[in-house]
Amino acid sequence: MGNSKSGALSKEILEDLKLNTKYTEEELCKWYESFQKQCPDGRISRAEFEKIYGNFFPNSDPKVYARHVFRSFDTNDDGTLDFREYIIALHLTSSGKTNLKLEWAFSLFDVDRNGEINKTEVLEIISAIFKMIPPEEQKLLPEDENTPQKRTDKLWTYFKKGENDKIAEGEFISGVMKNEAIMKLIQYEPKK
Ligand SMILES: [Ca+2]
Repeated sequence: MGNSKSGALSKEILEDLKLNTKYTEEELCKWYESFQKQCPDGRISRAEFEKIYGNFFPNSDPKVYARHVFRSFDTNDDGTLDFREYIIALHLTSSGKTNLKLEWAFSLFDVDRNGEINKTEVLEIISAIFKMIPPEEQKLLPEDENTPQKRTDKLWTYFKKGENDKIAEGEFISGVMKNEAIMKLIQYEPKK
């Protein structure tokens, strides 16, 4: 790849990302180059992140979802992500390994970061996910999954929870892991 100019991706971060994501060295270097062009100070803002997310979902509205994704990775709340956090975010939200992905998904749903998720939080995130489904695909959804409220109720019933109950992280991960249909409720991948 001959990426020898200064400002290139450090070996350490490159190795770390190769190990922890599905991306190749070539892809990572290419992304780093465009990342640097877009964010010369090495950090990506929430608005820029939302814009990039928008490119992946041209037929729907991923803005609210992108905002939650950003929040879940911006753990120190400084309003920016560095390149490493940014790549991990893209990786986990697209096709990370299930356990890690579900750990992340839990942090996405735990909007107020108190270590458990309640039904209001689930509805908030599922509504954001729902907005990413293009309208023509929404029409084809099963009757019991075709609104954010129905999806939230379905998930809540699956976990056998009452209105004011909460779900802890371990319970969430093992529960979702066991059920493909519930896994599908909490994510959306655009059709290629
Ligand atoms: Ca919470």
